[in-house]
Amino acid sequence: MSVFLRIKPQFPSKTIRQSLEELTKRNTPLLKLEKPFHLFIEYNYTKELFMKLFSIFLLLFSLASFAQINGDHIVETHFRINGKDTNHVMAGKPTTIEVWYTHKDTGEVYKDFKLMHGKIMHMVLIKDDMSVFKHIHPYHDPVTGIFQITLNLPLSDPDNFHTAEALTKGGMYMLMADVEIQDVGMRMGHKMLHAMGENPVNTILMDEVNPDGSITKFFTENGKDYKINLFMEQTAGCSGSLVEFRVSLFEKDENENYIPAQALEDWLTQGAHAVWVSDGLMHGMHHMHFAHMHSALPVDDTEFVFGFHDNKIMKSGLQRAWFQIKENGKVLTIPFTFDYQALPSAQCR
Ligand SMILES: [Cu+2]
Repeated sequence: MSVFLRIKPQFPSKTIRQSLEELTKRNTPLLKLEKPFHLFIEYNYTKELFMKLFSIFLLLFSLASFAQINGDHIVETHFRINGKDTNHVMAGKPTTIEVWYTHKDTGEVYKDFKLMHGKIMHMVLIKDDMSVFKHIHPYHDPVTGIFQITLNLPLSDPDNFHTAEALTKGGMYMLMADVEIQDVGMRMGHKMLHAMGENPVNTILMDEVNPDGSITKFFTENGKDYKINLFMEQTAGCSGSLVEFRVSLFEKDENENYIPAQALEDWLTQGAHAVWVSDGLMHGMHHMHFAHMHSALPVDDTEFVFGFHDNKIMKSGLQRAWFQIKENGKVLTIPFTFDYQALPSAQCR
């Protein structure tokens, strides 16, 4: 059973195309739990089409969410910290995280996982004050079915450059593990960690906004001077809105001019990765204000485009998003802090 999404000949918007691609890539296996269906879209280049595509996008999204909830009914996620069932860790000390999944009724451990963006597990660690973001990839033991990674220890694995100093400050952290279980679907497990240790107060300040609403930041990394622009746009739909982030990365050349970054490359099969959270991320274990987005590499311009369908997922107010872009062989992680006000849904029949 599968879902076919055929769209032709061309899209009015890069975003919609990407959102659909993203959706089919990420969620198609979930949809297998539902009735199979074929979807063919032919169209003329009109605004109506945009709304049509948008509602299809929303439909797929809600089906996928439904399927995910079904998966949640039969799968149990287990975490073990330093070999124990605990939430307590010591900041700065090596901390081993283990994760595994069992069938709720049979207790059987799931051992078959599908690759998702080049890895079978993606793990994100975010401090509750949004001052820390780490994106790492635990290792899977196919014999036991257990995923494992040790934080606060350096690894030579270039996809795990964040483990070395993952948890250095005291405070509350949310750990999120994303997998796709073979024949079951996607599963995101969470674990709250309480790190003992010094916890200096970190006030996250809003980035300065340009007159056109965009945000520009300058930073130096790996000996290179960079400039990055972020532009956010919202389109109201029948349920929630489509939020689009457009990001452009520039580097300083020998004449001190900023030119488009010259050595962009895919990281983990995607042009760029992004995680977006609202302030108060951890208020409630089951309603996290959390979004995970991807973009292809810029094609004929400088823009990475990230799309997210927000239907009461994000919370209005202070936000932070981290964009991860591989440039010149190194992954850059760039945070943006901004205001977001969720749009009321458009009036639809
Ligand atoms: Cu990842």
